[in-house]
Amino acid sequence: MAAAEERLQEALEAFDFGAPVVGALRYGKGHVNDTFCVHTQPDEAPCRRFILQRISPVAFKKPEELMENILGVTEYLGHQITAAGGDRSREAMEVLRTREGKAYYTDSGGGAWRVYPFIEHTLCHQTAETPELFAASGRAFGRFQRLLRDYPAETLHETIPRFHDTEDRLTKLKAAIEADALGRAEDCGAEIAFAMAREADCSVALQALREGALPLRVTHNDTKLNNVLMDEATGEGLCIIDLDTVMPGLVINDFGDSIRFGANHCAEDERDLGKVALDMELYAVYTDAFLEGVGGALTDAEIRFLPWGAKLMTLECGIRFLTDYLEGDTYFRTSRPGQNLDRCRTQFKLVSDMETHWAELEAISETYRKP
Ligand code: ADP
Ligand code: GN1
Ligand code: MG
Repeated sequence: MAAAEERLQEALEAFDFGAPVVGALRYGKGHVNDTFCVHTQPDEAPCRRFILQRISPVAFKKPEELMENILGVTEYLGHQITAAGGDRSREAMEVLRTREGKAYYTDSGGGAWRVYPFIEHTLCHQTAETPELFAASGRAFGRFQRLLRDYPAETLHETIPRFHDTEDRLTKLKAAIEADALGRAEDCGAEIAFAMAREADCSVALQALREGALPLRVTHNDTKLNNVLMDEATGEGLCIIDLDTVMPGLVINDFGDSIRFGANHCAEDERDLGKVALDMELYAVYTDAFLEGVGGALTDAEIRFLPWGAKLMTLECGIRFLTDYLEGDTYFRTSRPGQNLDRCRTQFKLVSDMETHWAELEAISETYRKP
């Protein structure tokens, strides 16, 4: 598919922004979609911004179904937030329709584009600079889980099949090693061995699900710190964004993916592994805040399995980065050679740290278990 820039003008013309567009620039640090910030200039009023995204054609094969999910979830969240006395326009995403009244625009090359109003006076962080910030994100993701508790899960499409099926992710890694399309497997013998040694781990949460020990809930499935907008004024988590993967899933995965990304002080692609370490204080702070946000409705087993959520999301993400490296970096956006392998290495370092501190992680779940 053509670079997003080649179809940008066409996409801009498909939406009525309510004022002339003065420019659109690449925006944000997402790894998957092509995101632009659109600046518009109404007459004698401040500039208004929008987020315009081309939905990744590599990740998402059925944009129609994906947008159906997003319309359903954003509308539902809007009602819940209004009912709770909140500000719907800032606390929930809103889809701007195309000039033809559709939820997204299909460009002449088949790319799918959608627009959200930009939620102003918010901050989007790439690292948890303070425990307070990380706690605020945990409350927000926990609250998101609580607000969607009664959402009709059966109406949601599976936007990426087997998204957090860690067993399947390992199978795909094995296939990539076998194919070794670019001859890169020799660069990553240690990483391949690390993943293979944890084959049994890949089944732990899925087995608990199959046995009925862990329930399916409506979950976000991509709970990175940069997928929550923080209110500039209060420092609290204001709006959960990046709703492409809202699907039935395990709550421990939503917990775990936040830990994976946020409970350390390094970028995901840090090359100096000596700097990469699980921060136990951040882990504890997030556990406390997430359980507070969820509002006490997790089962005993879910609370016990929280450390597994952290370990499996981190292991799985490392496996995915490694697979993408072996396959030629076709899924996660990269800006330099070897970046996906570096990303894999940070994830595996964090997994090792979790294994070292396993008993403490389990104790933290018990400490912050809510009555
Ligand atoms: P990706 O799936 O590629 O991660 P996201 O939907 O997370 O794409 O968007 C990328 C970035 O764009 C976010 O991390 C955030 O900085 C910004 N962003 C997305 N939606 C909004 C919004 N409605 N208001 C303000 N910023 C937004
Ligand atoms: C992607 O889209 P973004 O950048 O928020 C990916 C996540 C990974 C993450 C790793 C749809 O998240 O699953 O955990 O990168 N999203 C998708 O940073 O694959
Ligand atoms: Mg994102």
